[in-house]
Amino acid sequence: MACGGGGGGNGAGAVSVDALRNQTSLAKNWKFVQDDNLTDTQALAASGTNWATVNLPHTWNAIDAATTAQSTPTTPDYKRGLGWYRLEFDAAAAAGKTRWLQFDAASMVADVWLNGVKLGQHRGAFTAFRFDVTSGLKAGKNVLLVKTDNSAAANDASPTAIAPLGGDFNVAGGLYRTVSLIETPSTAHIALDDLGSSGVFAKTTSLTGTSATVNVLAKLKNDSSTDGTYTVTASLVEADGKTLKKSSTAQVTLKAGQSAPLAQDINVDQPHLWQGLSDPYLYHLVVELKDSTGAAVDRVVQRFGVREMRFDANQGFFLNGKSIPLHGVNIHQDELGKAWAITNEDIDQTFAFIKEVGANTVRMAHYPHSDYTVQQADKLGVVVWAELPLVNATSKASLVDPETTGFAENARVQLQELIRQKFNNASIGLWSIANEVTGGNDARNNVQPLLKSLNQVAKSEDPTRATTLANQVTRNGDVVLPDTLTQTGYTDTYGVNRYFQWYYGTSETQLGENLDALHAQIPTQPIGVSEYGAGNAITHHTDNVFGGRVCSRDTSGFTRICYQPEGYANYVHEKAYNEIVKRPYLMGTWIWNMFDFGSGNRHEGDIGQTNTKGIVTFGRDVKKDVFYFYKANWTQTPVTYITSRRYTQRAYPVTDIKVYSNASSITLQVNGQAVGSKAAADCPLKVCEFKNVALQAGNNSVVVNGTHGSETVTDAVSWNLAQENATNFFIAAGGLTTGFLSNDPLLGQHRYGSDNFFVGGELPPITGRSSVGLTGAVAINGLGTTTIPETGRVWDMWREGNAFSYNLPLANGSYMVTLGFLEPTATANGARVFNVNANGANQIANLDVLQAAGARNTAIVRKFPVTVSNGRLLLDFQGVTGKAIVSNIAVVKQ
Ligand code: GCB
Repeated sequence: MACGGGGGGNGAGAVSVDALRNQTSLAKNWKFVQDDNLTDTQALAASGTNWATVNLPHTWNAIDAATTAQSTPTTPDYKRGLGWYRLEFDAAAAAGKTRWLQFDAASMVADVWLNGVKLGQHRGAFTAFRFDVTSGLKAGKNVLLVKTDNSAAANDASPTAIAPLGGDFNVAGGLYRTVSLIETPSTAHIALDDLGSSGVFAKTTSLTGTSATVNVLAKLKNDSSTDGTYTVTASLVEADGKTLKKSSTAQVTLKAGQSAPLAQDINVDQPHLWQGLSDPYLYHLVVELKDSTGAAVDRVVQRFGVREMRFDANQGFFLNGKSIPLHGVNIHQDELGKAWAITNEDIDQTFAFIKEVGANTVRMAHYPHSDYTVQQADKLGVVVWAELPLVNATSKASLVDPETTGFAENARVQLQELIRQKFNNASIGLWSIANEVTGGNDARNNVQPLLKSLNQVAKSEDPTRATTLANQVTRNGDVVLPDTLTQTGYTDTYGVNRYFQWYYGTSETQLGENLDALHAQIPTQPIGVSEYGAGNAITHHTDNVFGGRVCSRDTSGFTRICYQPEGYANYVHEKAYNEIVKRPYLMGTWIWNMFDFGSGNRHEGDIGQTNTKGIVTFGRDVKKDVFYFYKANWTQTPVTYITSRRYTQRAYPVTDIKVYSNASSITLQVNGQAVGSKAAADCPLKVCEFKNVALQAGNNSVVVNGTHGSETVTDAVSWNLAQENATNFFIAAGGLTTGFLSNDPLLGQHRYGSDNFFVGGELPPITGRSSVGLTGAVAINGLGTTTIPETGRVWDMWREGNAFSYNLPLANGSYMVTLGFLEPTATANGARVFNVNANGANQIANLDVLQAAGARNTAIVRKFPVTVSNGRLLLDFQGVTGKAIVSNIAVVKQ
């Protein structure tokens, strides 16, 4: 039936890229109330005059679901419940036209009434939906009422017992995208009733060096009472919106009241391909429906990229036949103080960050993001992982088959909506059907049959794209076990969320080893790292990432500081990325996360209710150090950046200085003196390190110049070293964070540094990454108590071992050494007895802290003078019975 037509370069002729439909925004002047007790009947009767006036996008959770305020760590504080929206709007008479109400999203479940008549219900927080209001709209005033429900499902019968049932993110409620009224000129139209889709489904079915075939399926609907013959013209118009590239026209007979699909091929010579970041070329795809008189009765216009994507198990990702290692970021859809009610400008800003860092792929976690978001990915040229919100759980109760509750069916519909609504977006490379659903008893909840059925849905909706899912690590403590879900039949590709050196694992190479084992286990299935990262508090710093334990999240209820120094996050990323770049078989890798995001039951780092793994802060105001690590690696933009720059009140007179730079060479000056230089070859993965750089008392000006071709990029910071820290050492043994003022009843007020200058020894044992060290009150022998974390920060951690030492660089002279001890674990006198030597001479013999203090968790100090004559003080701790231990060290010039 298709009769190819049109031609290249002669002007679009009759093909217009202008909208033919009338789309009226209904974003303004809604009346809103959040009220869990209002009934449908009461709401229908309400005039809304007492309700607040709001504009869309709107959520009642803008503040409480997107805040960094500290709050109860276990209970999300944001309000989940019912939000009512009422809009009065005028409509004109529109005989012979078709009119549909479009909701771009409503969270999570929406019931909609027009003029008191129920239009229907939509269950799913992220996808668009429509209602036919051709007959329901009145000429003159109309009243639209929407009930949105984001209640946390109480049980499997709850209306909101749909995906997502779980997840480390907040589920804001309301009309957080927008609402509009679509009017087509006639009763025949390109389908508006197809799960919120455009009714047009285009795909590149063949691509050679010089030509491409684009298959365009249009779903058509004749809502009139008479049969009719129509023509459908599918065209590609160049990016200029004027020049027709190629059209194809076909005729179709649409019976009264019926739908019909019509597929046709557009054969394109010399297609201008969508080439990712380097050339994200987008045609206008125009599908026009004309009636038998030749009048255009409907037209759908979208951007479309001609491209072919492929994932290979051994070679990773290919775009148009060319290998492109995919490296990128995850994003959520919330912003500080706005939650999900973000604007297109906010999304533009998000993409400005993504562009700046140089990502070439984005995982839109953990649910369908807005059309506008995906359109920006199309335009920037980043490859998108799009995802169904099936996160963590498939039922509220255990041992429940999600097929019996409606959960599974709803998940399949949400997946169909996602795929149909985003089918034509060039950027989408992967349909993800789930995130981390194999934990707990989900295997017995029949999650595996559900995953198989979802994969089938995805493949039948869109055979051209690969499917995937993201799975968590299977492990026993730090021991990683073989992955589940790796047998064929689940998804084409397989993503793993991996947090070595954060939630588990202790080695820098474990990520790589784990990936290799997985690759060997499933050699024919492409695998990628769907998440990796580390919490990152921009006010926490460290002098030594090996000095103490990081806190992955706090579950103690604010009785400890949850240490997440920026320098530690830098270290995790550097090491993870080092493993990633060595593995070209990876189909893609995605940092968790581009931005800090709202997660109501978290307390970690220096903020509350927020997941701190962003490489940019929640408020988009600070690009954390690690942002520049990736920017230096991923872009050609000159980057010369001093890390740990926010560690301005320094603890030690010597420091390592790390610079992220893609310069050909850099030089370091401190206080005007040249300290050293590095060539690019000295900076693996763009990490340049200057070891043991001396700082002086007062302000230190640290300046790095990077030579980038003819351009010099200068970065400068100013770090302060208090006089007493310039000559003395105050070390919090076993502590990861540095530069904090401790005011201790026993030790006085000093600025302490993280554990550093040690050789050997061990950190407190891990009983879970969130419960390391002491909390609460520490008794001070004879001086009452000190409370962790308020005043007792130097007592919550320790270093212990059969033999360990501290090697301190000191000016020659006389010093007083003060060592702080407490016994955290031993229960019997004599269980731990040890010696301390200074520069080879014994100073403390056979110390039994428990016996000396009289009780566990009770602080004591021992002091002794030393003379330094060779520029170093060596403190040796040697176990006599059990391990030696120390909580803090002060070495003060006399
Ligand atoms: C994950 C989840 C993600 C969490 C992340 C984290 O594996 O998929 O939703 O936010 O870990 O930070 O723990």
